[in-house]
Amino acid sequence: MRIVVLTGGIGGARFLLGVRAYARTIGAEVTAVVNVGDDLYLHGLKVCPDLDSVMYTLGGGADPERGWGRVRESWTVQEELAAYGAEPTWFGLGDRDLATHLVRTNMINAGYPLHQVTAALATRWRPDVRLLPVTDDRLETHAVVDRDGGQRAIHFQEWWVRHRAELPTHRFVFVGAEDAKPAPGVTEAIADADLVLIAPSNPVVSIAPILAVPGVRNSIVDGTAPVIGVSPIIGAAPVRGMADRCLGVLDVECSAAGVGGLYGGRTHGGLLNGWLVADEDAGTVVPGVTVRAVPLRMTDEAATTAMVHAAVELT
Ligand code: GDP
Ligand code: FO1
Ligand code: CA
Repeated sequence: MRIVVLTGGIGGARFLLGVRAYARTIGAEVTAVVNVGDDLYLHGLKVCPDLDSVMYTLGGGADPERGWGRVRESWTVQEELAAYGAEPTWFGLGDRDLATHLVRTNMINAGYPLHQVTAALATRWRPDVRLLPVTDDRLETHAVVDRDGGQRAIHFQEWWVRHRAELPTHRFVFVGAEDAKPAPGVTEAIADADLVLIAPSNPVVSIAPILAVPGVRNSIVDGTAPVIGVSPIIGAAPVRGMADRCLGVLDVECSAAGVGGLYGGRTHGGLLNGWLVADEDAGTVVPGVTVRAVPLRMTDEAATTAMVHAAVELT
């Protein structure tokens, strides 16, 4: 069996722990197609937060409380940069994490495409899941906000980390998406898949940028694999993060029904065959989609693996 998972960072990484555990029991292959819209250059270094969250989590090196960055991290370089007044000071790069960005940036500068760089980094972390950036090309999520009396586009990280998603926001733009090509292997993995899972990731700034790469959405819709999504919203709120703010920008209700409707039923021009919602959200209806309510809190690997079983049973 071949399973493809569309994923962002922290929520998707935790979900992948369950997908990997399930896959090991049946000998399935897992490919994670990872968002790159959060990526940015800082101090000359290429930082890929969602790829790193997935790689560190599956490799056992992630900080469990923060969810992003390395466990047992130190911040000496950060303090030294601040002492120089080197901007931006609002984005934290830990010392251990910096090594990843140094290796990645050197390889990018030497001409290696991001998917090869990711594979090289993964030889250390052995995630036992194939990690594919959705594209090798530059694709950045920007938020169009009110600032200085006009509308300005700022990078997603500035919108979230610096301004905590609190600026009046008009829309999100996936800069570069139109000209981006799927990384080698992405549409092939989707076409060959027996099951496509949409992780309980942020639908607006993690999954939408993946689908914005020309060819990706069509390969899913035209493929033979059933598509099962997992709701990141329980009750009327995300479990963590800023999905409520992001959905508000799109005027989509922050609920399992709202996100399910945003993805849409496959028979109605959307993506989903099945939609897994939390127990609390039993009774959720998405036109044309089989909806099932199960416990949806990824408290540990066993609970997450049970979610994956439920997703598979929806096919
Ligand atoms: P990010 O890229 O680091 O923001 O991570 P993702 O986009 O992959 O995932 C973020 C989403 O994960 C948030 O909207 C959360 O609501 C969701 N999430 C986090 N923990 C859980 C959980 O235990 N259960 C469910 N259903 N969703 C979760
Ligand atoms: N999130 C923060 O809230 N503050 C930070 O200083 C920060 C630094 C950071 C460094 C590397 C990395 O991979 C992720 C980092 N994040 C930080 C998380 C990141 O901003 C977001 O959570 C994700 O991009 C959302 O998907
Ligand atoms: Ca993300």
